[in-house]
Amino acid sequence: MRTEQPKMIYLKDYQAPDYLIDETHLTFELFEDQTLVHAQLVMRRNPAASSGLSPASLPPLMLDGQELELLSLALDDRELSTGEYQLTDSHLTLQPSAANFVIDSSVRINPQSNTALEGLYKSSGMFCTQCEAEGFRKITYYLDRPDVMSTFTTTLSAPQHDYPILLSNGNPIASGSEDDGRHWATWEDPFKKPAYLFALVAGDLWCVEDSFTTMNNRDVALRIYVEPENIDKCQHAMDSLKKSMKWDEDVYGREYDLDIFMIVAVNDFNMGAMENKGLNIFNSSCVLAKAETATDAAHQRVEAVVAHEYFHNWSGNRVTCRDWFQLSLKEGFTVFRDAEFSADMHSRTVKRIEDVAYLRTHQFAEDAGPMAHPVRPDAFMEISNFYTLTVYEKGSEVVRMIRTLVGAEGFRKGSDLYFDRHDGQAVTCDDFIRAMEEANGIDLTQFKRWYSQAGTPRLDVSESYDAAANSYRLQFRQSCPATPGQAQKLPFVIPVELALMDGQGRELPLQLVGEDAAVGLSRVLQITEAEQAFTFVNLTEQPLPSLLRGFSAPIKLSFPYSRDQLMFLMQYDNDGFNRWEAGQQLSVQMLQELIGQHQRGESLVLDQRLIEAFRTLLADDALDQAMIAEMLSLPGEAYLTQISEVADVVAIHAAREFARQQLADALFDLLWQRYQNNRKDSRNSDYVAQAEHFARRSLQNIALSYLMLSEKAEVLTACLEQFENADNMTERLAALAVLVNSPFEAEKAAALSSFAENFKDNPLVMDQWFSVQAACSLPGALQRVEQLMQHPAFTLKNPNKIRALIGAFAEQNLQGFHQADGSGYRFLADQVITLNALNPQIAARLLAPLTRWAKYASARQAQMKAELQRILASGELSSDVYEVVSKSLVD
Ligand code: B3K
Ligand code: ZN
Repeated sequence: MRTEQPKMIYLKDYQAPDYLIDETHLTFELFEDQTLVHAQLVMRRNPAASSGLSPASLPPLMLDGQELELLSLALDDRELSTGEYQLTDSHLTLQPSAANFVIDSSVRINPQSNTALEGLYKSSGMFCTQCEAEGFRKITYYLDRPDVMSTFTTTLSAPQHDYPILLSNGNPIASGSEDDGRHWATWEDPFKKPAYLFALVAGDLWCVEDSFTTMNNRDVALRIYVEPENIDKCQHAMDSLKKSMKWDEDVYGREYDLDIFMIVAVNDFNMGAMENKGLNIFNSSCVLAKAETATDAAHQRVEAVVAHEYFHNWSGNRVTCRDWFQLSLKEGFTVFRDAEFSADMHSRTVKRIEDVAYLRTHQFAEDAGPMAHPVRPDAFMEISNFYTLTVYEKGSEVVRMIRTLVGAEGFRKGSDLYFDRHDGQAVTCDDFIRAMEEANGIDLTQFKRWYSQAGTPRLDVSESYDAAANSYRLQFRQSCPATPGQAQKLPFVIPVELALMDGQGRELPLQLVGEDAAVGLSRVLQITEAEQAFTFVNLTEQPLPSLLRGFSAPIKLSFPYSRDQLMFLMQYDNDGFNRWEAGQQLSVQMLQELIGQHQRGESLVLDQRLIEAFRTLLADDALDQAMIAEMLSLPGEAYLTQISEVADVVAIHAAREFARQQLADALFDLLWQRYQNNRKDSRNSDYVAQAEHFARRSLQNIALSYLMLSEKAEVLTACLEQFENADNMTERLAALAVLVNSPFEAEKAAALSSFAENFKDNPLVMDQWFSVQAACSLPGALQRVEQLMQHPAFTLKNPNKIRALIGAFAEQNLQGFHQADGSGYRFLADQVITLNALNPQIAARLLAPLTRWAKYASARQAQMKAELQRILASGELSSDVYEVVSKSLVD
């Protein structure tokens, strides 16, 4: 908790550190009521210090430290008296007397009372750590900044009975027992790393073990540590880890470097996982998966997060960030790497569709809100607030655009140069770009505006065809809305991949005016000006453009397609992503029409062409079932909110539900056939976590959700059969969700209670049970959520529970959250105020839906702002919550 107004920290103020730490030697004495931390830091004056003082001078040494009780302090083996150092609640300052020196400190900390889950804390009886970004300063006095890189040796001692497993980064080098029932272990990490990559674990854990032989024939031991009851849920993560290690060798030429790689699953964790060197610590939701308890989505998330954290070993650990403004250097790049990995493991098109739908719904909303910031922010109060969709997902899109511009081979040359040149260094986004430029002989100066300008660019495209000249002109106009602190934007470099199609859906050769010949059937145009035109020649008929294929840039593109043209693209576009996109645009147009009708009090009439388009899809036996499922999913309410000028949540819901009902009624037979076939196949096969099985189940489940709208007895029977007999969580949970949203009260109540009874001992499954109910938009949602908060399986101390119940309500249940009486807003503000004291990072994240007030009509705006004001006035706020609330209240 802060004691003074948090200050803004600016990128432009960056200075290299005055001192460096070459070696860090830590000893942890873990006890039930306290932990003692002894740190020996081998330090020296930084020859490259930029503080303005000559390298020979010795400025004071300011170590970071928070919530530490200093027990002793020595400089070069001499104990310092209290007059020889200054202590504040954030720093320890002392005066070195030589350029090379050693600091020894001992502090007392209290992991048992650490509910913020940052630094060293306890989760279900085990000790664990989370240090990124600035948690290490809650463990010992240190230079807690990523450009200070040190080797570490770590000794842990703890009671052997309760903590048989003692882990830290690197390789184990010694261990032993003592007479008093305690034991100890020493770990050595030879790779220099910043303190944010430090980790320690002590607990009663079991492990699944395997090994991986690297491309240079080194054997690496792989271990996944979990609480004993979860030992049967590790195989999928282990398989994912081995696939990731192989993929990074094949695709990036990157080999693992230590003799051992460990993953530990913990129940209480603020994020998904953490890439600590050699000792990744994971939210158990991102490790544990088996058919009976985890859905297909959970299996895919485990695979993706295991890969993501593993890939950080190079993009993040071997080459790290100079300062936290550069966070996207490691996060955007690593998200791009894990997305490509997942695309290679499963369906590339489906992965792209899912990622784009997520980006457009959530990152675009962030870009349009009060917390909008560039991929490389230039100022922050609390860095924890900047682990955002913009830094991660948009950052990944920026890396993807570079690859689109330089091609796969050029990208590999650039990444090789980047890793080789900067191995062991803490660098900047500019260093990454420079490697890409030099490896490819190109200039990315203008492209770099993607790092410095916030907001989602718009690209308006218009066409004209000259039949006499056989030429076709596309006119592009780009713009970008103002964002906080950035009124005007300069033009971006926007790669637009496109093709032109003839009336039969064939791609036409692409020849620009001035070119001697056509250059392929699909190509990338670079839009670099505010307005720019491209003229294609040798076209004997007016083509239909397929624009922004594969979503080649994170922008909002608009082109005046007619509904018939969209239906044509849905069927004939060779780019799978754009087929889906055409369906989305068609649905959006039709839903917006319904929204208008609802707002005008007219009766709703759905354009029947949507039904025909969906009928064609359902009848297409050749089309990938996952694609059919994706295309049958109407744009979500959150996306429709995002693209509305003023979002009318009631009309959006009514329109979307009306369209779903119409589709369900008209297409019942086809849906029923698809459902029955797929359910039969599911019954007759074992669970497999692979693309075609994901596809089958996802089409089956979306079909079921439409079919239930019919309220027919045979569908209810089928749904109950699936709920009761499914051998996997994907089918069981989908059936439960459909029941929960249905009017069959008795069946719903019975299903909810049998599910809870069966899975009461599995917290991750109970999270699903909470979420399904929190997201149900039937009347009375808030009361249900409040009641569920009293359920024995719920606790505000566990971030997964908060996300599953309160987060799902506020983010997914737009009807419940935006109740006209403001009760949803009041409820969320109450939770934020409580959590501010317990876990500031989670409190600040939970608050996001309230910051989006500008999207709504004035009555709701006023209610939402009043709740933000109430939070602001509620007492002493953490810097996390203070930053989000205060920025959200700026008009
Ligand atoms: N690097 C961590 C993020 C931890 C942030 C904590 N405030 C997870 C990841 O992106 O891999
Ligand atoms: Zn990451």
